[in-house]
Amino acid sequence: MNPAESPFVRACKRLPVPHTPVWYMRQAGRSLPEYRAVREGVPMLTACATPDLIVEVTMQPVRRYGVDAAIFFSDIVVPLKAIGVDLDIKPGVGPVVAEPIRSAEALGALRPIEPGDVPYVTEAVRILVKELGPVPLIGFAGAPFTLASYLIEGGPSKNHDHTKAMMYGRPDLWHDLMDRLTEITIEYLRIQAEAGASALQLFDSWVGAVAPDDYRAFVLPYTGRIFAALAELDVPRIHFGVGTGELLGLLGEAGADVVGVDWRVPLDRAAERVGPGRALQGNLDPALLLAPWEVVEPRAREVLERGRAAEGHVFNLGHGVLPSTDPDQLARLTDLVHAESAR
Ligand code: 1CP
Repeated sequence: MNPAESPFVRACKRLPVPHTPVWYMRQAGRSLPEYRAVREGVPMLTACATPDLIVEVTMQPVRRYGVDAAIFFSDIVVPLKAIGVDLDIKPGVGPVVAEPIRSAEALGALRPIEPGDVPYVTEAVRILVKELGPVPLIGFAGAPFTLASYLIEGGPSKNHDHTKAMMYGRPDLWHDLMDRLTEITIEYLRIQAEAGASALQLFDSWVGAVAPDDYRAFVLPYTGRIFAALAELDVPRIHFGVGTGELLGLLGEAGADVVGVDWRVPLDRAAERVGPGRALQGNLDPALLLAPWEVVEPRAREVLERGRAAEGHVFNLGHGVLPSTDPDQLARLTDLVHAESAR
C-alpha cells in the first residue's frame, strides 16, 4: 500500500477509513527504554543531525506500537541551528538561545534556509520513506509564534513576557521577525515534503498565550501564508497548539487540512468551533496515561465517540507523551483505538 492511501492520510483528507488512525505527539522519545539506550551520551542536537539515529528513533514507536504514522525525529529549533543561530537543547530544560533576539540588528541572524543547510534531514527522510513502506511519515516545523518565543525569551518561558513586549511595543520588529520565520518554515517544510514526507505538522505549541484579536493581527497573517504556500505540495497539513480553545475558529481559518485540539475542548465542540472542511486530531489528556488502564479505557472510547462529530478524526493525545508514561499503556491504547473504531 502507498502511504498516500493509508488510513492516516485518508482521515486527514476527510475520506472514509477502515479504522481511526492513531499516532502520538512525542511518541519517539523519552518514555521508551530503547530510545534512552540509543541516545546515551549523544547530545540532542547531535542526534538530530545524524541520519542513522534519526531513522532508528523514528522507527522505534512504529515497531513497538503499530501506530498509523511516524513523526520525524528532530526538534523545532533544528532549522534555526542550521542557519547559524547560536542555540543548544539542554537536557531537562529545552532549547536555549545564546543571544536572545530583541533588536533590529539581531534579526539579521535569521537568513533564509536552503536544502544544503540540512542535508541530514533530506537523507533521513529518504531512508525513512523506504523503511516505513506503507506507513506515512509526518514532517514538522515549529510555527513562527512558538519559534519567536524561544528566540526572544532565550529559552522556555511561562508567560512569554518579552515576546509579548515586542509584539505590542515594537510591531515593526515583530512583523519583520515573523516574516523571516515564515519564510524559513515554508522552505523547511517543503524540503521534508519533497524528500518524501506524506504529511506536515506545524507546531504552534505556545500560541494559546495570545487572545483572539491579537492572533488575528499578529499571527494569522503568517500561519495563513504558510498553509497557502504548502497547498501545492498536495500533502495534508496539520496545525496544532496548546490552550487554543478560544482560537479554534481562527486556526480553522488559517487553512490547514487538520486542526489539532488539546484535551481541554471535547472534539464535538471543537468541530463546531473549527468549522466545516477540516479534520480534527486529538485529544486524550496525556496525563490520563499515568492512571490505571481501567481509567484510561472509557476516556479513550469517549474521545473516539466525540471524534465522530468531526469530518475526519486522527486519534492522538492532547499534547506530547509525558516522559514517565508506561509504554504498555500506549500499546494498549493503540490496540483499543484500532479495535473499537473498526467495528
Ligand atoms: O515524537 C517525537 O519525539 C518527535 C520529535 C520531537 C518533536 C516533534 C521533539 C524531540 N521535539 C519536537 C517538537 C517540539 N520541540 C515542540 C513542539 C511540540 C510540543 O509542543 O511538544 C516544542 C515546543 C519543542 C521545544 C522543546 N524541545 C522542548 C520544550 C521546552 C519548553 O518550552 O517547555 C524540549 C524539552 C525540547 C527538547 C526535546 N525535543 C525532542 C526531545 C526528545 C527532547 C528532549 C531532548 C533531551 O533532553 O534529550
